[in-house]
Amino acid sequence: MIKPDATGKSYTGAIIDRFLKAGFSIKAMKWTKLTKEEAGAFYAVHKERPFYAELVEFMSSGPIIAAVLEKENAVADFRKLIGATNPAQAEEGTIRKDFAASVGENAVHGSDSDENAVIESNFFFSQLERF
Ligand code: FUP
Repeated sequence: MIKPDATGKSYTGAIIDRFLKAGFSIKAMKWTKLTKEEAGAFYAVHKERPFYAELVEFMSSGPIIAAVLEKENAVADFRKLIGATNPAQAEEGTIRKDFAASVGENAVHGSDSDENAVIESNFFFSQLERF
């Protein structure tokens, strides 16, 4: 996902360009906006965390880009490309280092396992929307 902070600052094109230049291919993509309920469901794993309410508020505050990206070793390589959750700790040249403002508003989301990538892809896309 490209998060509302990044879509709001018009970083969308630059961030998608990073995905493509890093060798990811786009299998599905959409511009959409999550309701609070949808954002809450997407991040349900964090329900008990102190930042959950703020996270849900932020993730439903503006449009996002949802995408399914394909590559060998995609989960690990994507997390390397986006950098640490907190941009202050992200390595030079990573997307979060260059486009994220804070740990909460950190520009992009990446699945943390192949299993969650399947769950999260199914959250946004039907089979008819994947090419
Ligand atoms: P990541 O996998 O890098 O997206 O990070 P996490 O799954 O740990 O966290 C998901 C989201 O929760 C982050 F993108 C932003 C938010 N978060 C906070 O707002 N504060 C924190 O201390 C940790 C996470």
